[in-house]
Amino acid sequence: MFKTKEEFKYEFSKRIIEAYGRTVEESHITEKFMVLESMVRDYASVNWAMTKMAVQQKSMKQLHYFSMEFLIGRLLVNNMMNLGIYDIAKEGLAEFDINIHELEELEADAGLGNGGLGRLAACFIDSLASLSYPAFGQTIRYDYGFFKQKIEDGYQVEVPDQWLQLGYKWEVRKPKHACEIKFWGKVIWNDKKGKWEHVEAESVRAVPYDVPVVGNDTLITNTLRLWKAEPSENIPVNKDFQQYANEVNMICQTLYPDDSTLAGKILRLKQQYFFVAAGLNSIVRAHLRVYKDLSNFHEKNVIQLNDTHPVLVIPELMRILLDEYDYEWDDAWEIVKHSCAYTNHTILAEALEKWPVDMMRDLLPRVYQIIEEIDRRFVGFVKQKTDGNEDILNKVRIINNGQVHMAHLAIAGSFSVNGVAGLHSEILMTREMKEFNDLYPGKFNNKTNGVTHRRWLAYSNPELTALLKETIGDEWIKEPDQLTCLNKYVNDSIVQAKFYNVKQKRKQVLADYIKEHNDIDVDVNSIFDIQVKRLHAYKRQLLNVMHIIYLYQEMKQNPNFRIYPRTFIFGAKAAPSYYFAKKVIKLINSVADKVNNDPETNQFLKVVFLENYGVTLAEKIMPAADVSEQISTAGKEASGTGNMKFMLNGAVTLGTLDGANVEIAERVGEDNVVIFGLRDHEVEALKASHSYSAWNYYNNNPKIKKVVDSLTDGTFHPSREEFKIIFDELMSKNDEYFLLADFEAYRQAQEKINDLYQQRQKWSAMCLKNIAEAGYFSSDRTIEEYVRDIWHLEKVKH
Ligand code: 4GP
Repeated sequence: MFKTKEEFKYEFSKRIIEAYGRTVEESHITEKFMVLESMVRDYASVNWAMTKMAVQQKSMKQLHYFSMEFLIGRLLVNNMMNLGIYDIAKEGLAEFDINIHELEELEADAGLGNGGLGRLAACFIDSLASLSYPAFGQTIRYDYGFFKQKIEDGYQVEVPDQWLQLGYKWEVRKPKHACEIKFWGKVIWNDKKGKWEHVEAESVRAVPYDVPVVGNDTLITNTLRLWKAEPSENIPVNKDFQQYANEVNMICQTLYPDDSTLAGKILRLKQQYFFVAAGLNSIVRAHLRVYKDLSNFHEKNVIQLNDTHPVLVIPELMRILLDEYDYEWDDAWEIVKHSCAYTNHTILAEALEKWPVDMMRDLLPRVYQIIEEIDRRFVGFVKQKTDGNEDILNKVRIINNGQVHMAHLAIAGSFSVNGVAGLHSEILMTREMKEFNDLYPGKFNNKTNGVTHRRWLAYSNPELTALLKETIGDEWIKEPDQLTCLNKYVNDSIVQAKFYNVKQKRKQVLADYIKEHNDIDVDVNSIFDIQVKRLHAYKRQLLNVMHIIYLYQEMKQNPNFRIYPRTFIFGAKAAPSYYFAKKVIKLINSVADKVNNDPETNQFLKVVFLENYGVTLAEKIMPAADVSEQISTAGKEASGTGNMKFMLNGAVTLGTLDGANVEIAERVGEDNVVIFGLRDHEVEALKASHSYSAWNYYNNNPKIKKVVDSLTDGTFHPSREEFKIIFDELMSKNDEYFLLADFEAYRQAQEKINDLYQQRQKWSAMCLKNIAEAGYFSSDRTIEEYVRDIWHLEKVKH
């Protein structure tokens, strides 16, 4: 392996010649990129192999993180930095006249996820490797990512995300670890063997592709395993090959296929079982290479279920133990229960998965049969615990009203259930899952989310990183808590001024991007006020737009009303079938069109919608923010992690007391955040009393009335029908997310931001305080808590 710039150059040119038969100078930029990628992967392979050996030799317990999503973003520079070879490579390439950043730009974000839960999984595997814990990620190798968002005439248009176009050099296909997964067919009792058998099933081959997960400044490299479905050699007898092959190829085609049809639902369930069964198969086989049986499986393996998508791990592991290794039910159940832990990421009813019994019975007959038995025994347990209380039983049953409740199965079959921020976990325990918490005292716990400060600060904000190193040294990279050393400098005017300069620089980078992509000129001296996250009614992007409309109307009407210049920036994908969310995107763009082109106001107010928000774009956005909009209806956002990334980059949170905002506010103190709006208990009380009336707010607050009326009076669109659905959500459907109730408080909070920002020293002090307290929100802290309370892993040494 290369150790010097010269060795790097030698190896690089040798590989280009070997792969493409030409010199570095003659090669195409994509060829240079692919060679560099494979060099870095091979470099990582040494640690990769050593890690596997060390874990095996010491028979260490391993974590298996099962998740439908791993939003890992680009790996090239991140991996080079983690391996400590970035500077050598950068300088070596420069001597070939190659700018490493141009190569970096060629890497597509891996299309392996969509939102918060997927990005969290990516932060977790980074922290696990960097803290030297042995861990595997298990997921699906999607041919296409979620979708690539284009904005056409203000509307979201979805185009396929062809992230594999240039190949994916990080992955290594491992056909020797392939296995067969069975769908359909039926279950029969085999009297001779004395057990159930799944017959006439359709087989699908699952082939793993392994991606190295490179730790920072450690010799540990873990694995992210992506499963791909391929036709099996055992072709079903009742189908022609083409039809069968098409069906198999569909399994890994896209993330979250549209589930509004039965076929879409079946496909989703198929995906879930596919990767769960394949992942478990490989874990069990690896275990049996070392141990004679599975009795100590739970001592050597812990499986974290990232939300309900992988919950079929529970019945599938039961199936393996019962059918393949002849365990008795009770023994098998003990092993399963002690192996699995479940993380809940949302209380939104539509996200708590339920599958129709008929569908599951057809697709996964043996697994369903096992779930029935789990349910039967669970019912017995609940009855005994509650003296036969039917109400409680109804709330907690796993199979109820013809549906399998995956969250219920997850709780029954695991030893730990956690929420992802203090408030969220409390809501689970005292409200949403109260009955379960009573049934299983001690099983529920909280693990407040975190983000990797390596990617979200050290890598994506080199300017701020340099300032921090100069001010407090670089210990915080290893120990993010050390960021608190910055507390000493919060009121230091020199550090404040330097911070301000860093922020301006990063705002310029984003401004250039906006100019290039949106052709909008934005003023870097304006306040960059940013809301980036999935588009959802509960996240209330609409409240933000309503406030922008209010500012615009007020400035138009009153020449004395002027604000400190503000640039409102949005980035958000809406689920393709989520009509309301797509209309909000259109509204943002329509408002942007109007206000950006109004010469009377556009030196004060600009609105920008950034297309195709994702990890790589976020790396540009986070460092440039002054204000972090975290304005969900209290009680709805489980945690949020964008809030942490903004904070880490010195933005001030403007938020409700929801999710991790609560903990952010606690840490930085009320002077260093701007909090507004209804609290969770107030929202609950309003709901319970049935007294909330959107019309009251509309009729009593002329500002609100004017804003709401503008949705349908032709101000932002010639057709009055265009935003009618938004009007209806607010008024006819009585504003489920309490936007009107919070509008006035939000408006005042925004006024406060307007004033605070103009006190430059005070504002900089607030930003520095946020950075100083952000160490707690490193995923390293979160991972140490999971290790201490749930996983009980040892660090790998080799
Ligand atoms: C998200 C939650 O909405 C977000 O609050 C949280 O920070 C994140 O998980 C990680 O825990 N949920 C999802 C989802 O992404 O698909 O339910």
